[in-house]
Amino acid sequence: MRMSKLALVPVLLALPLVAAAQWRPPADNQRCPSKWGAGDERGSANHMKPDTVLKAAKMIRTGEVIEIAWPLGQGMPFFGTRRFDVHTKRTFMNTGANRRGSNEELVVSEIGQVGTQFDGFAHQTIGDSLYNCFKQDEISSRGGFTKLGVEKAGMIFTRGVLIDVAGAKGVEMLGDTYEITVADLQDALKRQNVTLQPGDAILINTGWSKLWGKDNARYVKSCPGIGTAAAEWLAKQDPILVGADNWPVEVAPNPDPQLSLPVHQIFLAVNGIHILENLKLEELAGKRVYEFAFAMQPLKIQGGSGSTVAPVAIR
Ligand code: UVW
Repeated sequence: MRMSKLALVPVLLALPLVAAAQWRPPADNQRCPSKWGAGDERGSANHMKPDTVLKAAKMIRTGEVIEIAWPLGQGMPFFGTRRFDVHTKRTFMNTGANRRGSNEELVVSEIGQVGTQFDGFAHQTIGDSLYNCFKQDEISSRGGFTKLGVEKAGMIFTRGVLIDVAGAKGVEMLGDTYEITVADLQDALKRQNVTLQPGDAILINTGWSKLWGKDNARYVKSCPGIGTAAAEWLAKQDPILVGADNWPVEVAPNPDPQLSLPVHQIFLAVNGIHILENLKLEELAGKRVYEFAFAMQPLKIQGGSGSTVAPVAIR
């Protein structure tokens, strides 16, 4: 039977989707030791060198600081049973003629994994194996992980690049389960006239943050984001981190019903690349700031799986 060229189009279009849907985690011997060396615990954070700082400083021309983190509060969307409760301890009146009163608070929270958050390598496994094939049982303790703790990541000050996929597509927000493809990333970069460089902090704007604090149920139910093919392409660009204005950076649920958040594994466990979730990118995208100096210091939670953070873009 002869098929017209037109009839082949849907078949050809479907091919990359089939390939992307077949991602499965590589075996330990295919991904370890990490390119940063056996026993390495810092992964992509090894990009931080004096030269990285000097290069990033050159991106600063006006001194404008744009905050890209959400305030931590009870109105945030939460993934699963995570929480952030503030119990104000007020007011202790000190002795002394100056009547000095003291206020403070007790915060009950999963502080490493709420709000705008940086994922460390202890956060995700492939079976019982983590980044650089550290084994879960060998590094777990009741007081945090003895290896791969988020305190190892350190200060990040590097060139930041915003990839505005929603903007490139001319929409305020991508669809609820839209999978960002390699072509989407490349099209947006071309439109912005920006080229990625090793060591970049790559931030992806999906527009999803418009729901933050307004429709939290929809925000966490699903989200647009990168799929496995786009994640593997990004990993090849050798970034220091990949972030987005959604809760898992990646599309959720994954279009392959057999997979649970595979991009977490691709970045954290397979490639040793940190991820940054729940960013607030509206201002950056609105002002078309595509290149900037990116600054962030994760909390030094010893043995922690991640850290709530407050990164900024400076231009
Ligand atoms: C998961 O563990 C899925 O959470 P997060 O998206 O916050 O990394």
